[in-house]
Amino acid sequence: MRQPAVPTITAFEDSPDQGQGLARDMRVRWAFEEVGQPYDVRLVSFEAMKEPPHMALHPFGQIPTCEDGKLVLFESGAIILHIAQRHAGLLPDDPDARARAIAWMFAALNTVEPPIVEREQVPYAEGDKPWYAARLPLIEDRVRVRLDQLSRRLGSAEWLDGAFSAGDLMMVLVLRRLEGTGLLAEYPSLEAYVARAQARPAYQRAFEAQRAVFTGKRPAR
Ligand code: GTB
Repeated sequence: MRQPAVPTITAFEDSPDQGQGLARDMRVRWAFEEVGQPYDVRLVSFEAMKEPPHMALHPFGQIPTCEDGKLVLFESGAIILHIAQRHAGLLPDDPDARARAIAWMFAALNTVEPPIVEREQVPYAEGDKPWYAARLPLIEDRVRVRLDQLSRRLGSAEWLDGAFSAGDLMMVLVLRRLEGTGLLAEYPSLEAYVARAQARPAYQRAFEAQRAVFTGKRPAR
């Protein structure tokens, strides 16, 4: 009997982090692992991302994309929401709790991630400019405002709102982008939150699968 095709995602053929889980296909890999849905990966080069076949899937010529049957999706947030809505395990059944978990996904992407991405990019984009030394601490303070607020809301809870959800998945990978800056270490409860998520078997399978692209070692399943 023919098996139904599994969803196919796109990921970097070559990545600056060499598969340390920072590129955004990690979000999609982790979501598929959490819900137990196998997936295929098509690796794309930076050149191929800007060519018509990939641009037809992603209007901005980026990864990740996800082809699921006839559906083609781009934007990691939309892909995670699609996975979470079609499979059990990433969103609560209760409609109000479900809406709150989705709000955390948006908060990760729209409220917490922007200053973190700016902090990440400013050394490359403005590191040689005369204003850089004054600008960096200002951006770091903007990151701290969000980390303060987030750590206060998390308090001593395990996850942001009840059980682990797609909101936590998104938030944890956004926070991981601070690695190497020392900022997350100022918030031990957030560091512990990230570590808790990284200990999840689904996270580890996703991480190994992304890492294997660069080590050539097939992850054990
Ligand atoms: N909003 C989109 C989404 O969430 O899906 C953003 C997608 C995006 O930024 N994709 C990046 C990309 O395709 C890869 S993830 N860039 C190529 C381009 O724009 O031409 C960003 C990323 C890449 C690598 C690392 N790293 O190596 O540390 C971290 C983050």
